[in-house]
Amino acid sequence: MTPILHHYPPSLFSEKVRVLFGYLELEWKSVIIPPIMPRPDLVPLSGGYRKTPILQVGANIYCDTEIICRHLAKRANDATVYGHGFNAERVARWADTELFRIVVALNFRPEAIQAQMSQMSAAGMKAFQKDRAELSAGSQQIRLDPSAAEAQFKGLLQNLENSLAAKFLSGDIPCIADFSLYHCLWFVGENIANASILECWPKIKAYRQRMANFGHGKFTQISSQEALTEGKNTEPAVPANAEVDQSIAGDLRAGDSVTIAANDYGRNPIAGNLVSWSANEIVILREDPEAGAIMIHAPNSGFEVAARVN
Ligand SMILES: N[C@@H](CCC(=O)N[C@@H](CS)C(=O)NCC(=O)O)C(=O)O
Repeated sequence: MTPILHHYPPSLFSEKVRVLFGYLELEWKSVIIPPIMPRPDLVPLSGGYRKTPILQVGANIYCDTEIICRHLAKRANDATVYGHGFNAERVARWADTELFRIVVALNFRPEAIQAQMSQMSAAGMKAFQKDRAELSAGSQQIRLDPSAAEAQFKGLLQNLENSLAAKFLSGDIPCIADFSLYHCLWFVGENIANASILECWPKIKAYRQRMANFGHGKFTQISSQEALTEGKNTEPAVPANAEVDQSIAGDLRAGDSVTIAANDYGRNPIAGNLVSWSANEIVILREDPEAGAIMIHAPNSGFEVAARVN
């Protein structure tokens, strides 16, 4: 079954996955979703998870690029993207969290927003800001001051330029840390008010080009309705290695009624029954009135599981 990516063009986490599709030479289907809620055809599949992107494989839904990328590497029988083990995975996580905060602070300062969204109407802008305020509601993250972000980002670029000794971070083959670093650099490079910050670093420039050269692979565009129909008409596949690791899950058992939620921002809970919970992955099964049986996969890192009181 061909994987379907629900995404929108300027989404940086989506770019991480699009480039991975290109690198792994996997075919995929693309559904362009609105950059803000509501997403009526996606919610029956996602169970309320509201971040972008989301990967769909029939009635199996992967939330968060950490689990999406793991799934794609496995699907492509690739042993290299995750071949550098713990260190590369921690650098990827650092880029997806701390570096992400820095580049968002840069691209969301007033002059950068204006450059990026000059086509947007005043009403569109207001709706976007309201949506993103809802996204960060309840978040513990402290907003980063844009000038501090710029100083930190420039320091980081200096260090990166000085340490890039091979084609990619860990040698001549890219690993997961490259895809996470790259999407953050891509995001800054796409903003005309900020792109110049990246210009004076020749090694970083060549590195960005090498990553961009992977392209987005071969994909076809489909509608959100078609994707929903595919979810409805397919039975979810139970992961081959499904197990609830009691050393991680504590008192929770397979079949227990739970909610899972991202624990940073976009914390909308997804309700279902626990199928699997291991070091890297949480899987729950939910019954949706519109989409039927849907299996949700999320990473263990950055998500919380709570027993549901019925
Ligand atoms: N940890 C998440 C972060 C995803 C994320 O923050 N995506 C942004 C877009 S790049 C988002 O969800 N924005 C709000 C939205 O699209 O509704 C992941 O790795 O997938």
